Amino acid sequence: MKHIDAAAHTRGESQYVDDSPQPLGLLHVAVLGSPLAHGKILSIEIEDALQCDGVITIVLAGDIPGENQIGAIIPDEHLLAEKEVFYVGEPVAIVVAENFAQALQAKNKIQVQIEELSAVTDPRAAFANGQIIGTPRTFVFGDVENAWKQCDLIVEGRCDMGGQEHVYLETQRARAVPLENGAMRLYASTQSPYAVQRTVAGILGLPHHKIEVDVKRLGGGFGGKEDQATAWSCLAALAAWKTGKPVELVLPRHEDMVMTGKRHPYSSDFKIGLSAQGKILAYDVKHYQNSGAAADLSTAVLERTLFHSTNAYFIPNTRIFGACCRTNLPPNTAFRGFGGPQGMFVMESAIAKAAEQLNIQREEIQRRNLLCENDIFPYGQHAHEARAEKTWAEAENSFALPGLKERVAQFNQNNFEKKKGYAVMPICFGISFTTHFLNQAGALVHVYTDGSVSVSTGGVEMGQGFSTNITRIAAKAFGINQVRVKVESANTTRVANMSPSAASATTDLNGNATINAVTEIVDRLKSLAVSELGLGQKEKLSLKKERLFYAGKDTGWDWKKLVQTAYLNRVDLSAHGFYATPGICFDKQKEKGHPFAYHVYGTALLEVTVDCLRGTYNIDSTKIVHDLGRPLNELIDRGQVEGALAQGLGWMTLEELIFDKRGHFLSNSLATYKVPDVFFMPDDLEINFLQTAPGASGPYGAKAVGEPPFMYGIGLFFAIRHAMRAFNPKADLPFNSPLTPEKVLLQLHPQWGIDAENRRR
Ligand code: MTE
Ligand code: QUE
Ligand code: MOS
Repeated sequence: MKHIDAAAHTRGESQYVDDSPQPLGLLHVAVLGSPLAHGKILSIEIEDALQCDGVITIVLAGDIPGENQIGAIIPDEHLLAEKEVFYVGEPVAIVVAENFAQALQAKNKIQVQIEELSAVTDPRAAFANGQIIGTPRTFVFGDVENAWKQCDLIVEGRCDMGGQEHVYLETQRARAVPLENGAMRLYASTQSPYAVQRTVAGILGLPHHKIEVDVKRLGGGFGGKEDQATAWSCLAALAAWKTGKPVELVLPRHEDMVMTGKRHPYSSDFKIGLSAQGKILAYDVKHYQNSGAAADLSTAVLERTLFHSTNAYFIPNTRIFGACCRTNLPPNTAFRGFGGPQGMFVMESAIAKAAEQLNIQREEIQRRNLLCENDIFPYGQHAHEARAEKTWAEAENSFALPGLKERVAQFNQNNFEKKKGYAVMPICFGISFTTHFLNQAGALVHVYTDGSVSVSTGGVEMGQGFSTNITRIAAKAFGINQVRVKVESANTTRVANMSPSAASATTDLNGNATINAVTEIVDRLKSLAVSELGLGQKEKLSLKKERLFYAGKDTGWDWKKLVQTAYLNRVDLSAHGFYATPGICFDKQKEKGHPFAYHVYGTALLEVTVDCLRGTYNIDSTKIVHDLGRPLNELIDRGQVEGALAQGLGWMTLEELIFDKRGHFLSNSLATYKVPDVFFMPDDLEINFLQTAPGASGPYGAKAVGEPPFMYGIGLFFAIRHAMRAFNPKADLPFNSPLTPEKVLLQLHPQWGIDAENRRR
């Protein structure tokens, strides 16, 4: 089954927030952002701007009728700045005008006077100043201090990882429409319809039920619309409330890039101890997360960094520390992997450094330390149905790792300026929100008298194929053809209190809720059928391919007959289903528990050729063995693996966020921020799904797919590093990502470099 939107997307017919017909009198908004990273607001002059053509009003913090607060986990973030600004681009005022050009023109006439205060952009500096969000966390397992004594080799090092801009195709946007009696409907591009409902209600000082949020689909979210979509809906709602008119807010790309938070950059210290045989005995790591100016989801992201700090390895003694460090950058936020990639990159770096000192191949250490069945994660959960070794072995065998090693060695012997490198990259990612209460979902299913079905859930289609998955799940659960099923928009009046569509768990949670709703309706239909057909046992009835069977024999009734008979007999053809992931728990005092329903495993082999005189590189191949349980739809899942891989490769290499010391974002357009394109992707890409994996708790035994394959991209850093070592074994190669071609060149030929500070104008 193809992605149900494939045809309409291709024709450009799919509707996004601003594609539906504009209501009469729709007003448009331009947002004025802070020009400084930190400062006291002395005055805001709006008189000149108000005189401009087409301007209806200008909204400032003082206009907010409710609470000027949008922080989801920690209330530390204003919708509009009050007395102080904390990052460049922080919204200070919005101009509402008849069209966008007029709003933009007037925005430039607003005079803001700000007294500049000192800005911090470095997480370690913020930590030293005590600028910490929440409380630092430490996971302890075994006894690290005593373990060092048993180690034959101990190495220490440091990692610095860059952030990542989401580059969703559809920038942030929302449309707010005032309704009767002070209510408001929002069409929003958000992964969290309920967060928008809740926060708009708080801003306007209204009960939740006065705010309706509808989300048809997103032109990509990738975590960037989990928490960071909320503000733009709030601003549109505020403007609509003040003017009484429908209002649309669409961020231009440049503003979107400057004003919104991104993946968290991290700076980390590691210490790793091994036996002479390459067994890792101890690992001590400290993560300094660059959280930006407000908490946003940073504490939850940090938690996942801690959970994934040992990746797919068992290490008997670990100490894992992390702190959210408050800086004067836009508040950083969720991005595919949600802190996991940062934790894993440090682990892989530690292994690389140890391998270089032991003078063995990196994959020897990796392979010897893979998680086995029943091994314990540092947070106390036991590995169950562990697939680390299995996917490794499959990748090694089906993709001929020995042959690859041989080919690379041969190539490097015969070539001077070009060198090849390879890397093996195992992954292990926990599925479930680590915030316990978010692991719940609801679904509302209607069957109409013609036999067609409407499914509403709290899940959001962001391109990942959620609606396709739900269509398939509902059809399968009923035993009917999928053309009968329509998946509706996510709407807060049909499904209440939904969790964000995130953590790769949207299909798991909402799919199971859908199955529960469908099961209830099917149960009612069966009760009716046994009595109408004069049969004995309800349990012997089943619906397959739209036919009703009793003990395997066709009853002569089909789906339509069943539904019509039920209607005439006044049987309820609608049901609400609910699902809460069973068996998960976590004790934050002890930092132990069973936070994940299950883990996703996989192994990738990557091969790269580096031009060591130019610093450029080409990804020759990427071969992946990925564990999906029993996949719901291999086509959709393959798309997810490819997309996640592309983003992971980009994070590690091309995508460089450059901020100057005063907190101005320099790589602030798609001309200066480079994302991977189709030519950057591996020349040869193969993805095999592990065929023998037993089912997981996802619908029909499927495993979540959205985020885990992102982390295969980490292998590219080490493949390039391998090639660089082959060219210059003595080069000083820091664990500093992204490893852009520019950095490859300057690390191989430091004498060609200019003072890096000079580049920061
Ligand atoms: N795929 C597409 N096409 N667009 C997206 O925005 N978001 C990713 C992933 N795949 C995303 C995507 C992220 S960050 C997550 S958490 C999951 O999809 C969310 O959807 P799921 O829970 O249905 O996997
Ligand atoms: C993975 C996630 C999320 C998460 C935890 C994960 C996520 C998310 C939250 C979260 C936590 C607390 C809140 C809230 C959201 O936690 O996406 O609003 O109050 O939003 O392990 O992806
Ligand atoms: Mo994904 S980062 O959980 O939206």
